[in-house]
Amino acid sequence: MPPSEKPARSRETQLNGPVSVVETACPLDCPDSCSLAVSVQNGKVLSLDGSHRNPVTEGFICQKVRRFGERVYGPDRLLSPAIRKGRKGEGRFERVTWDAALERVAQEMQKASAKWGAESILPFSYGGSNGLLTQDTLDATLWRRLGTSRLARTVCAAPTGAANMGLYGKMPSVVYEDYPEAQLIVLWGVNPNASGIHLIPFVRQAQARGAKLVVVDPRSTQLARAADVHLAVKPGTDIGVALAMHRYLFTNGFADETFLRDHTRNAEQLRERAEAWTIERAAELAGIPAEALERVARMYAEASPALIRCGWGLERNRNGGSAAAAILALPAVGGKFGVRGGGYSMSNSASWGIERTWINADEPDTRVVNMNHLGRALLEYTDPPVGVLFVYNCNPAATMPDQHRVIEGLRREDLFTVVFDQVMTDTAMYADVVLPATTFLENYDLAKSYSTLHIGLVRPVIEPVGDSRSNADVFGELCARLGVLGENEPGGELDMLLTVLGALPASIGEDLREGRNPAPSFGTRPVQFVDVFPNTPDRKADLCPADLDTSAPAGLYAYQPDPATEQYPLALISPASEKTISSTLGELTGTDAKLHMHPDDAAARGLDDGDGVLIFNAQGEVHCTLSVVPTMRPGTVALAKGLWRRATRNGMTSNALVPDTLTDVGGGACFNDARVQVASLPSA
Ligand SMILES: Nc1nc2c(c(=O)[nH]1)N[C@H]1C(S)=C(S)[C@@H](COP(=O)(O)OP(=O)(O)OC[C@H]3O[C@@H](n4cnc5c(=O)[nH]c(N)nc54)[C@H](O)[C@@H]3O)O[C@H]1N2
Ligand SMILES: Nc1nc2c(c(=O)[nH]1)N[C@H]1C(S)=C(S)[C@@H](COP(=O)(O)OP(=O)(O)OC[C@H]3O[C@@H](n4cnc5c(=O)[nH]c(N)nc54)[C@H](O)[C@@H]3O)O[C@H]1N2
Ligand code: SF4
Ligand SMILES: [Mo]
Repeated sequence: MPPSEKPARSRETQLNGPVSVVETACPLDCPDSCSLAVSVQNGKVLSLDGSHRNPVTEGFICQKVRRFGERVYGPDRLLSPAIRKGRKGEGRFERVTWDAALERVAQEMQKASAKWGAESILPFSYGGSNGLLTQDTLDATLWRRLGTSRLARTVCAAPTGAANMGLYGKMPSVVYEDYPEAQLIVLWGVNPNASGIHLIPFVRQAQARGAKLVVVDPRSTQLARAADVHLAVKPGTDIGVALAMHRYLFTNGFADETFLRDHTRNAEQLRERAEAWTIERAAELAGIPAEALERVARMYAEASPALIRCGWGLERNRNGGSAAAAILALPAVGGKFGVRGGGYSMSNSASWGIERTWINADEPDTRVVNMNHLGRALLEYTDPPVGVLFVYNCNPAATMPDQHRVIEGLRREDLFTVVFDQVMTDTAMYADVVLPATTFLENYDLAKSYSTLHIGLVRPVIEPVGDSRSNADVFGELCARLGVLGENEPGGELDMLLTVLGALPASIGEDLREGRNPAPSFGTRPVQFVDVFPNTPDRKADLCPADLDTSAPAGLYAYQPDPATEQYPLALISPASEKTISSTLGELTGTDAKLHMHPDDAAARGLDDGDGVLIFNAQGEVHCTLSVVPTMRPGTVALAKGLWRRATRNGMTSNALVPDTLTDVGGGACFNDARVQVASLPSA
């Protein structure tokens, strides 16, 4: 019996009436896009489980989303629009009607436009939910037609995305289902045990069929412990490691010269730039044994099919774009394409080739604000200043770099802030107006997976909780109030859903309407350089794209030195945890976040497991509890990504220690370039 039917048999259920099980999909910012079976009773969500519609997620889901009901009905849920009463950050609000709230928002936007021009309005959003309707539908229409500042959505995947675009035009990559075909799998800066659990069975299956596993990660993750070789690199040194592998391939006769000639450009430049990276030099830089690196280079040279999964952990530092490009170039140089299970695997977000033709407005030529510079933008930009900040699908007070300055900016009395969210986030605490959003259990959406090639229909399982409304409905109404919606244009959720379905490549909409799983034209398991080719003008891979080369401060494939100093010698990283999706569900993670540290680093500082610690650098400090674990590499400490401010003793998270410097290419965030010292926390 499927687990979803279990609740129907409990005694309580019999007393309380029938349970229906509704099929839907998870649109959170997770690669997997599970299909879900949600049990509903008396109009309330009883439990969430997996369904079998998505053949890859096949009936199981993560613990986080199992707990999603605690968000839906939890004490942090926003139930009605509200206007600030107390000081910014105090969290005192007065409930108002939607009409009053939206009127106020519209007025403030008009006021700011009249005073400084519409560029003084900064819309601020990211992947809160990843569904096609959640973002870039009527919100985009509103911002474009008003001519607000534009946001560069660079907090995540900007460097890996730029590398993938530059080298391969974001060619579709190997999907989970083809991992078992590989003879060698390299998991590079990715931790599927937290960040994409449905990959695990496929990796295990490959191992059972004799595949070797290599993990490149500063931490000894669960899969690193199950690997044949674990390269516990220092954060930010992957560029050297990847170039040393290139050099090994070139100098030992393993480079596939025929493939390079027929299918690539600029291999010579890559070869030259790899020249200086001997195995010994790279191993020393990365703090790993040279023999281990040489073994990995040889394993990679000799294995076929060989598959590299390029994750996001390796991009979050000053060398992230060059590292991603060098990693992605390996299958070209090693001749690993053209066979099932060979090549590279990463975000397939662009693989469907969906153009958002439903945005009914041209992009204006207005100022672009890099979202990683939010603190700066709020505090320093003057021409025009940011007068209105409209936050949705995002929780920047918790998730953006340089948290102190972000919060200082949010405190500005002359800033008008709107936060549209499901719960009273750390950011919402600073809002002038909060607007309650529906969750994916209360609205329609289309969940597009970015690992496998699956799209699922998200449908309302329950009525909106409280007065919450969906993004498309609220932005549609704002468009109308501000006079930018044309007659007969879609103005809300349902007509937007129909518009999007109609605008998707024909078969997708049709398949979804008929209850089938849609598939791209090249199939759901493309083989690179057989079924799919680089989306470049000549269908060749560019191994040293000129635009990346000129935008990187020291040129593409250059190593920029570690920012550590004697004062702040420890690298602080903030990997995804299994308890939150970014900061979504962070309200449920408790108040005692742990800093992970290797026993040697703890001993050198006279620290013990369970001690209160002060993590600090010139930018700020975080007070929390120490957890001494052998799984960290010495010299690197970790505090989970996605924490809310309540999770630490002083209300600051790792982002208080993260600089707002940008990655070499793509303008990405350097979360893992935080360098810190840790000391015992003096007792109060
Ligand atoms: N449970 C859960 N799942 C998630 C998310 C979540 O927050 N929670 N977030 C989603 C999102 S938005 C994203 S972008 C993905 C991210 O998913 P992942 O790609 O897994 O990203 P991270 O967790 O940031 O980092 C992965 C690993 O990289 C390691 N790492 C850190 N620095 C370096 C480095 O310099 N080099 C190398 N080689 N490794 C390094 C970390 O120790 C970590 O184990 O996951 C998605 N899935
Ligand atoms: N220190 C550190 N910080 C990091 C990272 C790291 O590695 N280290 N990783 C970064 C990464 S990879 C990412 S992707 C970013 C993500 O950072 P954010 O973009 O801030 O993502 P979330 O924290 O998930 O916040 C999304 C918010 O959107 C809300 N939301 C969800 N659905 C809807 C909806 O339909 N409508 C509206 N109006 N709101 C909705 C959720 O309730 C949630 O509060 O965080 C980054 N922050
Ligand atoms: S967060 Fe990821 S693993 Fe969890 S239910 Fe959603 S898609 Fe599945
Ligand atoms: Mo992300």
